[in-house]
Amino acid sequence: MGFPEGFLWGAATAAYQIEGAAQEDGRAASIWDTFSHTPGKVLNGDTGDVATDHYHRRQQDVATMSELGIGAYRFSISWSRVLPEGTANQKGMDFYSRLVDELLEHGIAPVATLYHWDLPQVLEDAGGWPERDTARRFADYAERIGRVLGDRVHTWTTLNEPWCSAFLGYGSGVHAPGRTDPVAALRAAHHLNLAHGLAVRALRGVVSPSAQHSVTLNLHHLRGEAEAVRRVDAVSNRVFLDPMLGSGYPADLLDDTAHLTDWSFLHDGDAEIAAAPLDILGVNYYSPTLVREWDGVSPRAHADGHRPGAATPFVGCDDVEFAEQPGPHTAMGWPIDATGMEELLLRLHREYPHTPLMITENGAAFDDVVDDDGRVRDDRRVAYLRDHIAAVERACQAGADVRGYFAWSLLDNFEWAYGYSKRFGLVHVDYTTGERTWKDSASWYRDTIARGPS
Ligand code: IFM
Repeated sequence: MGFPEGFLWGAATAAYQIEGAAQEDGRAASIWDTFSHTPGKVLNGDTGDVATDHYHRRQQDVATMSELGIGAYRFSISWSRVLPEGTANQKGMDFYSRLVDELLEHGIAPVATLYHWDLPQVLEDAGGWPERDTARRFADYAERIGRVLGDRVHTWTTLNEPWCSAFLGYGSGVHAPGRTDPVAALRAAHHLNLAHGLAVRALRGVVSPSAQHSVTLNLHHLRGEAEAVRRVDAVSNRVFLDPMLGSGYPADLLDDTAHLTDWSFLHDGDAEIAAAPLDILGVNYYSPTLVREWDGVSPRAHADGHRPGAATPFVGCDDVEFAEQPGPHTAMGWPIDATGMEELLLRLHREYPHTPLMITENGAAFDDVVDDDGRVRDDRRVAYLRDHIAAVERACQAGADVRGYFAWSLLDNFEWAYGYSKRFGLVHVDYTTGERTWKDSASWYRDTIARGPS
């Protein structure tokens, strides 16, 4: 086996996607509550009000994790549940405290993400991520939750996929808060980098010294015409990788976006803050992305199922579009190609050496159904997971320092702008009754963890 000793096998979720209980026990609204309640933003008018009802089914879900045999569970904390309007909410804190205790009782390491896209609405009303003060507020939140859970959490992750928060939230507007302002997107990206660094510093001051500190990025594994690849790489990957891993913003990114902004929101000392030392870089990988020069005439296609003709999330790349990729595809329309995973890990190993990696999300949506005999025969997900885990193993054998793999997702859940129409879970959720049903992929993952993949 090519996996190192102590490799962590896990599953991941996020607060807004699974918890529900949106108005319970003192939780305040986040930008996703507002966005999902705005007509036309989420498919079928779905909201996360109930989601998978994990808030009430926490113990059942932890028991499922235990049966799966996972060694770690990656979840996110809802900022607006624990600090609604900025003051601590004991009931919210207690929910996560109990979750962490139950995980530990089952021998599962808690991997806590502070921010998986659900900014408290009150902070968006004050300007959101384009405003510098939001970074300071994030560090305050990190310190407060660190004081509560810091003796028990194994790994802290500051942000999940800040690219989505900045560029889908403020650039293309397909995510909350739904703004379409390229300069606001760049400002948001910078303040997320700053928030990350401030939060790592704050956490290190209050949590157990043995805890690991990380961030999770959804890196675009780009293929296609060289100049298009370079431009998109700058504004989707290196805009976070370089400042967080210590080399500051790439010069080509500053050049490519100079017609939009002079970056005066970047202050002296910010680079040092964003580069707070990390123990792990979390990597989310689903599929590769193919880019090419845009002819400037035909409606421009965007990656990740973004509407053709919509504002581009790749600000500063006005002459780039996304090329259709050959199948097979998942239900998201994303091409299935595990070689991208291996190539991405090896690139990171080459270009950012000495940074241990962890696959914090990988998985696929398919149109799963519960058959009459109660089984969910999701053999395409089994094949997807098997091939991607094999790609991780090859990367390890080639020298990449990968410490763990988390399947996305433990449960079917609220898939953002797609609502409940896309199912990524190892476990099927009936959204009418809340009933959980293991898919074949869950049994396969359990057996694979038990046996050790080969
Ligand atoms: O569901 C999301 C998750 O919240 C972030 N990463 C990608 C997943 C699938 O789209």
